[in-house]
Amino acid sequence: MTAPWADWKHVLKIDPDKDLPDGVTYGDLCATGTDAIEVGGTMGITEENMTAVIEACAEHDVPLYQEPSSPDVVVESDALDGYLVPTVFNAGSPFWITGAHKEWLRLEGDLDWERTTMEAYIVMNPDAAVATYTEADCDLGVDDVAAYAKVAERMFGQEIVYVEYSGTLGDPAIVEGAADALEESTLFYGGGIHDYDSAYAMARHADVVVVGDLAHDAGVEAVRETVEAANDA
Ligand code: 1GP
Repeated sequence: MTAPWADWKHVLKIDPDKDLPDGVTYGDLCATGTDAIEVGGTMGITEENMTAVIEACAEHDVPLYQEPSSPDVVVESDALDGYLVPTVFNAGSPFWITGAHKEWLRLEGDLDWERTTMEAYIVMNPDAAVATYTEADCDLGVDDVAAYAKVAERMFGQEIVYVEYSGTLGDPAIVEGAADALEESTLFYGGGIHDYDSAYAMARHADVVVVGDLAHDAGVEAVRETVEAANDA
């Protein structure tokens, strides 16, 4: 069976710690044509605010995934299609590579493996909270990122490789390098996508573009444009 993300072009990431623009509902965002909703964020995440967003999105007909940033915010819900669990390949602290995951398994004993998939993050924006938090080494060139992508796919069997520029638009050459390095893994790109052109530029190389802040800052029409671009590229 092929993985669902093999057919995705666009993911909308909703941060439970951020408000929606006036008049915009979760239902509106679910109806933008995005291929999936990922509920996740780095700061201010709790099981309560995660649950509220998951419940609001569950009423709508779009694949729904949780991206837990730490074991204590995991929501067990039948409404979820699955869990996309980050591991940060260029983290400075091993806690964000395997340590948090070890704690999760130690506490839980086992997971719902059928619905659990890892995302191999390469964090590229040193000013992003996720970079500070994970002490990521963002001083990476195209060859470094391509090598990390190969390590993720070939050595660690990762289905999803995620080039993450959260908060700023990345360098398309880096994304292209990661795309060229991969044969089977699905390449996600996220960071700074704010209109048709920025979505198109990244979707030319990445299999899936992830749009985050735009949903909170600009709203439905702007998100729809990025969906259109992801499908055109
Ligand atoms: C964040 O990659 C996503 O994890 C999207 O980034 O919020 O900058 O769109 P933005």
